[in-house]
Amino acid sequence: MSKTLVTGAAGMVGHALRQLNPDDAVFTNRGEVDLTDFAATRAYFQAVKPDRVVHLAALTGGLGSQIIHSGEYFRNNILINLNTLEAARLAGAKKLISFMSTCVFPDPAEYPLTEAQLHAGPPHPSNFGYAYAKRMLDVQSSAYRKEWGCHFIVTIPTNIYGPNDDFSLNGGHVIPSLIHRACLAKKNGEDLTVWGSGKPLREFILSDDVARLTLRALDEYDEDEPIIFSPGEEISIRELVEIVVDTMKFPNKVIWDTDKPDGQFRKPSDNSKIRRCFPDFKFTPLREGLAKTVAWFEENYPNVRQ
Ligand code: GFB
Repeated sequence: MSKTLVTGAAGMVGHALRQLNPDDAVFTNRGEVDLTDFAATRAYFQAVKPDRVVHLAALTGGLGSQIIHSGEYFRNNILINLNTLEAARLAGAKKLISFMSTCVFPDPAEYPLTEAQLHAGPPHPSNFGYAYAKRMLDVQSSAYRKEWGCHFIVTIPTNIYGPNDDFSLNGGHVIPSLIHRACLAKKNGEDLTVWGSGKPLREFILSDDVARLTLRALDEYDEDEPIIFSPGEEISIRELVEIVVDTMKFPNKVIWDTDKPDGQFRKPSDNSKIRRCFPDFKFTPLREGLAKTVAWFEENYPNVRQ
């Protein structure tokens, strides 16, 4: 039986992976090993000796936080990735899967985004520190494959949401922040303030779907080029807000705060590789995924990450 180590397991995809009960899996998080510290990371990997690694650990955050802390996002993610991939190689891991995000693509780019365009221009200025650090996952994996024959693969999920997300009111991503703010506004009889114009378009993928695809890719995908994880359906932030409000039965008004940033206008991705590699895979419809996320939040509030 092969042993799989999951880094960043306390996050939303880590929780979703746990539910799938992978054989002989070891789940770790930052309380156990500091992946920005190479000596500690190396010692940890030598002790666990994983055959396979799901590398989820990262410093992540929504648009608001990315704009303010570009240096922190760059430094932490570079160190985490550099150390983790090197420690995995030294410990003899046979396969490793790591995660970027569609926000690391060039802006502007040709739409839909394809894996081949990853390094074709600078990323959007709102998250360039994070984006450049994440792009290096692809460079490092590719260089290791070339020199040492490492089977290190890279995925590019579109915006992920789901239970166990970070529900911070301001630093989080749009779906968890909105759910949390709508819950408070409902309780206090207030209107719901939403950032930006509502015009930007996004694609969303449920954390459960990312977890299922991760295990499939670990078993079945082994190409140098990254693979995009996306249902391939865009929705405007305005339509998204309507579904959230409807799901939560939010009774008051929605106010659009156009002083807040819109971020990238759109980043539609080409999911033809996933459809070719896993033709039987069924994505969870957004309404269903949002209903599950809202139900989880309402059941667990206030004991949620924020
Ligand atoms: O989720 P979000 O920060 O992701 O924002 P990005 C998506 C859109 O939702 C933007 C709007 O157009 C925001 O203006 N929005 C509306 C809100 N209300 C809110 C709110 O309360 N909070 C937030 N955060 N947005 C991030 C990147 O960009 O996507 C990261 O900055 C990361 O690097 C992540 O990759 C997946 O798609 O704009």
